[in-house]
Amino acid sequence: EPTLEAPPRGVRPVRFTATARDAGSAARAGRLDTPHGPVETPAFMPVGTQATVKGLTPDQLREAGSRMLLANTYHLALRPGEETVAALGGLHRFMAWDGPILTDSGGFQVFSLAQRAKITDHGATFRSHLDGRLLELTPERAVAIQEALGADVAMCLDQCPALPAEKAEIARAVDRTIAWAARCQDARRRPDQALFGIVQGGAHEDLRGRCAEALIAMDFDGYAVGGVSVGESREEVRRALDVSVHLLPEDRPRYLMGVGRPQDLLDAVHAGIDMFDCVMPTRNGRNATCFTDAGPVKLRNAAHARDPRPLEEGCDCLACSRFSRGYLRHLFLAREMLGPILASIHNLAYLHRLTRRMREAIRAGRFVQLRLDVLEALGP
Ligand code: PRF
Ligand code: ZN
Repeated sequence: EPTLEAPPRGVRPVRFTATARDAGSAARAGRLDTPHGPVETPAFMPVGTQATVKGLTPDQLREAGSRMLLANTYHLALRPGEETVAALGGLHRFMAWDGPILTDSGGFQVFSLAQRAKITDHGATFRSHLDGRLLELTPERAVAIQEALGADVAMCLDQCPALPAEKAEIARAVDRTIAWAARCQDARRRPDQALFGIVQGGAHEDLRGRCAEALIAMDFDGYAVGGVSVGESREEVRRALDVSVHLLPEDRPRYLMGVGRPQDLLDAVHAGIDMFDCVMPTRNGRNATCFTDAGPVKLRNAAHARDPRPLEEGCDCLACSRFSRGYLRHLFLAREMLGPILASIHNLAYLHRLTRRMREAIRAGRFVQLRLDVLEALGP
């Protein structure tokens, strides 16, 4: 049972300051101040689902440019359990990452991973994908787990309907997301943890508007755009952003969940987004697909067999500063674990460099041109 009082209103555990605005778009550069230090925005957060970004040490992450990580409530509540993480000093100490951490609330993972998920107004019941145990995730429980884990930023429990879905079904998910957000806000007990609301509503302007308006009235520390990039085209992602972002308050961070394609990052920052997370750089890296400014490079391709050049000229990451494409390809064909590690490091360094270029361009008033130049070089 909670013993602490709800945190006083007006004292924010995480504060956002916009430090520069682009003249030709909604892009802004800024800083997110958290209990574990500042993060410059736009910022990309690597995904550390199980309290580890697969294959990389905290030092390697920092060296690649990572400043804030994402971890998953769903996985950590199932294994090792949030009480075990708390007993081992909380998530930061547990994974030896002393920078900021955000935890996703678990709702999205329940639907993608759990077996026989059933959703009611009360919450979601499901069977663990690990051992079949019957579990329940309510808004109150999602907040309690995230408070036990101790991330700097927690996310509300939301309902992200699988697309394509009828508008009536998306509307019900919006109503539930709003009601759950209010319950999450009421369940908070930790004054040192921020809570972000999540806007759902698919591609429907009226539903996104209704959801954003209701969440804004609840005064969250930040706002996420959810339900995007669940298989739509780049055009559809842009449309969902266009109808969502302009409604959100200027003085709060805006986070686009689960998006990490370089083109989508450029579009989202153009629309006014500040934060991102995605498994793509690390998952693709483990599969030998690497981001470059000239588009994706598939390291298993025979064309790289005797290529002495780095993955990307001018990249200062560990993979590019020490190893050739030919060597990286060899590692993948020989199934050596250094291959996935180096490719993950490069892909993260690539996205962190892209966000840094966007920040610098916004400050210099040339973001619109940078976006067009990078999109052109990336190709279709
Ligand atoms: N909700 C939550 N987490 C998410 C999403 C969402 O809609 C997405 C959708 N792109 C990724 N991760 N809670
Ligand atoms: Zn590199």
